[in-house]
Amino acid sequence: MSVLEKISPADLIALEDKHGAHNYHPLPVVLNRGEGVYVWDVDGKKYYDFLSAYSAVNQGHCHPKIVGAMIEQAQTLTLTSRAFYNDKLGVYEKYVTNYFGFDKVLPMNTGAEAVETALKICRKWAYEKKGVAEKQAQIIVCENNFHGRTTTIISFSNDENARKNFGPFTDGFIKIPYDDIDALEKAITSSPNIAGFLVEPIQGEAGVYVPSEDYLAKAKALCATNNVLFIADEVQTGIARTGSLLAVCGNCTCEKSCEKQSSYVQPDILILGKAISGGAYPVSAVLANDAIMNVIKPGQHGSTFGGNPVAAAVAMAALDVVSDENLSQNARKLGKVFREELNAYIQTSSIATLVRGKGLLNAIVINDTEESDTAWNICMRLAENGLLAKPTHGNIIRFAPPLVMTEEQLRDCVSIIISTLKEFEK
Ligand code: IF1
Repeated sequence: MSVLEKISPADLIALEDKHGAHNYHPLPVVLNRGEGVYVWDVDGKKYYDFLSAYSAVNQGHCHPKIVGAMIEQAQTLTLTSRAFYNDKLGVYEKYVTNYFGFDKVLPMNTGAEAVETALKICRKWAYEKKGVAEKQAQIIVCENNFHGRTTTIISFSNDENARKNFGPFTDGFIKIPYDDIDALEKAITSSPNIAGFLVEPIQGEAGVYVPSEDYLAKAKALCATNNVLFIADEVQTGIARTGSLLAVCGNCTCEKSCEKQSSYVQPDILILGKAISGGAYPVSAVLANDAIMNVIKPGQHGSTFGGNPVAAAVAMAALDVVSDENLSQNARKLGKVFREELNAYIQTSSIATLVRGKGLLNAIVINDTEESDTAWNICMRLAENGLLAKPTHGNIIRFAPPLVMTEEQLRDCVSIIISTLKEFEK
């Protein structure tokens, strides 16, 4: 195909439909370029990106520092496997463990892999350190969770669409309501076999549910009292998205070397993904201290690409950008502006009933049923008006722009969102 021959958006969509599995239902927008807070479609239309690839592009599309690090390493050494050492992994491991304050990291590639890794470490710790009887370990999870799409992870999901006809499922999980300390206490004291508590500090996919102020701290305290591991899935909420380096940092907008402010709830196992690479490359990580991580011995877990030199170089550049450009502080500041402006509109709106979120992870609830296509139609209209967003469930639209956005750009986006919502006023 000559470079002059351009495939139309419709034909590009048809190619995906014919040759690709139908495991997504994208908005009919065909993108071919990204830069900072903007993306462009194949017809040259410019959009604000208010999804950030599900909070993977926190540092903005194609950040020059991140892309530069990727290109340099890709031209030097891409993959050695872990059969040998290389000159990037140890440097990255020291960097990332210092950055988040843990003894060790187990590098993986996707968020789901990191969640699976955390579950395996937790179970192994329970048998070999806590003394739980073999194959009896139980891990507590929350209803309406989203931790990925593997068979074990959907085993403890309650999303029928994510589960139907994928069984049989993995045992060993106890589901409790989110943001319910009494339910956690009841479950955690129900058996000596409780190994861990896996939780999203904010439930993203469920619709951006921010728990009570003291929920995470109380949950961690209950875990500590009962010798149960507190496992924080920060794949979506981490890396400055919620106005702190981690959502478990609470109200701290710490720099790279955080002094562990009082609001910081240190997980026993921390799971990271998505924006740890700025969306440039699949990188995920599981961090823990030696007493937990050292249960893993050679040959007991791994991955071909886990911790590869390109991943190491990209992640260090991406995390540098977070601290160098004060993205936590910016997310905190702009998130307040976003919620203030949307709340002011909602007072007189008949189409939007609620805005909720933390930092630049927010959602609005549309005044229609979960089954209605109003939220979808609003997102289609937003796209026509130059802003990309997508509903999470039914009548909830998630808004998560790159954290490099300026206040002027954010206010421009707020006016696009409000003027679009007004078109749907009843
Ligand atoms: C899809 C959702 C968001 C995650 C948390 C682990 C993972 C995710 C808290 C797994 C991934 C992605 C997956 C993607 C859409 C997106 C998503 F809608 F599915 F739930 F962001 F909210 N923990 N979330 O949010 O990480 O394996 O994908 O790298 O599967 O449709 P992954």
